[in-house]
Amino acid sequence: MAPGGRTSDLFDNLSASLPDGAARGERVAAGAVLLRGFAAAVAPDFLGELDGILASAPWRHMITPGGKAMSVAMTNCGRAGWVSDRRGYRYDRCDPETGRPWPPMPAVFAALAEGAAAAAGFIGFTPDVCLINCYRPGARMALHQDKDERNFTQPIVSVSLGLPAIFLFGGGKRADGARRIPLLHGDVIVWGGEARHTFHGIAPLAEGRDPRTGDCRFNLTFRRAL
Ligand code: MD3
Ligand code: FE
Repeated sequence: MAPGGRTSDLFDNLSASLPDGAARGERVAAGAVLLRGFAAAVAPDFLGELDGILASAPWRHMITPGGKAMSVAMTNCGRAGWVSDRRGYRYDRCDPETGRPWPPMPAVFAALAEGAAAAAGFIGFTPDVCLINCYRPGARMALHQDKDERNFTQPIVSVSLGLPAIFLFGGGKRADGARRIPLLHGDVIVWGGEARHTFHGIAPLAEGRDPRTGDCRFNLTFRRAL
């Protein structure tokens, strides 16, 4: 027990581990740390890099194993990418649309993900995949778990850009009620430990226009997949 307080007080406010003026860390659940605005300063660099990635790996609506097109458009960068088709979900070193390797992960992406993970206590996180999701109004992601990665001791770092969304944060079972957490431009969440296995999703995106991204919300998730 920490002197003069609950042990969890140490973790409720993580600002001590963040650089001056950076976002404050907020623990939204065991193992999940929300860093409001942590990526706001690098967002213009992210959007510039995204243009380059899309030039060689354009948006596509992947097909679920059940045969339906996902409402979220996706692409990847890094040593591998997450793909879905009739055969199932997996990580693949090549883009199935082009047969070529995914574009490399920009240094500014890797640095942000490593910094966010470190701020949440995951020192030495080195992502090898960045899955990039594009939501337009009406697009959603049903409650699911991320189970296709090889090593669950590694966290997932998510970065939100552009239009706001309602993140649905469920429990360990699909039927557990989901909390609704608004995610705004620049917000970063680090999902590790227990939170790594929780069901989560995104409510249908509301209409809107963002000065930086137009009618889109981008979500980048940094993963250690291989
Ligand atoms: C909690 N993406 O790509 S990011 C996904 O906003 C995905 O596009 C959502 O779920 C999005 O798989 C949510 C936040 C997120 C990502 C991975 C998690 C939360 C997570 C893995 C485990 C627990
Ligand atoms: Fe997910």
